[in-house]
Amino acid sequence: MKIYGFAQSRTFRVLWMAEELRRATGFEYSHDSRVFTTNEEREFLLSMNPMGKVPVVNDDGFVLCESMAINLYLAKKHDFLAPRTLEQEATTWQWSFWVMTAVDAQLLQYLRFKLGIMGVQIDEEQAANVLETLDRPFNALNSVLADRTYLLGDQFSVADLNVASVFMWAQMGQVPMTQYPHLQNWASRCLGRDALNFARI
Ligand SMILES: N[C@@H](CCC(=O)N[C@@H](CS)C(=O)NCC(=O)O)C(=O)O
Repeated sequence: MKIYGFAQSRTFRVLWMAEELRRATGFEYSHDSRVFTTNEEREFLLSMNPMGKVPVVNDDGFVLCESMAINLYLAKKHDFLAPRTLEQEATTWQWSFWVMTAVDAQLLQYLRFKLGIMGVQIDEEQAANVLETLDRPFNALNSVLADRTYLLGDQFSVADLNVASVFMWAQMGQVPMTQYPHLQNWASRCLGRDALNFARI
């Protein structure tokens, strides 16, 4: 499988999953880390993803985009970090959709203001305002994690990988997490995994 997208983008979510899979099963993947800036490169990217965004993967001719969908596909295809029951699978979808709608764009917006990236000036007040809107989803996840080690129970799964891969931005932006202790502990467990640290580089 070939993974397109620079590692500092949302592509790292897929690189993390692919690296977990490689370590566990010998799965082979390659990484095209181009930024797709020339007209020719943009056209190539658009031919795979009409949104012109990364990550995109080409798995033996099957082209797929959207970081969460790619990881869910890989989990199911290789029966790896995969949910064991229909209910667990539905719960995995639930958390993957949840993190993309309730947290992904909001956390990125926070990072823009906090770190002054992507053409935005550092603005601590705006960063704090965005953070306030994240209190509700952070509390929600914190309460769910109060009685379990991982989202589906005792085992790390693609549900954790998908959600934690978005929470990596909270770690990068040094979001204070002490008021969400269960979330903080879970995030440390997930984000401390060796495969992620390899994929990050
Ligand atoms: N929902 C998509 C978002 C993909 C996305 O926004 N990718 C960014 C990089 S992190 C991108 O390619 N931006 C280039 C552009 O918007 O032209 C996913 O999770 O894969």
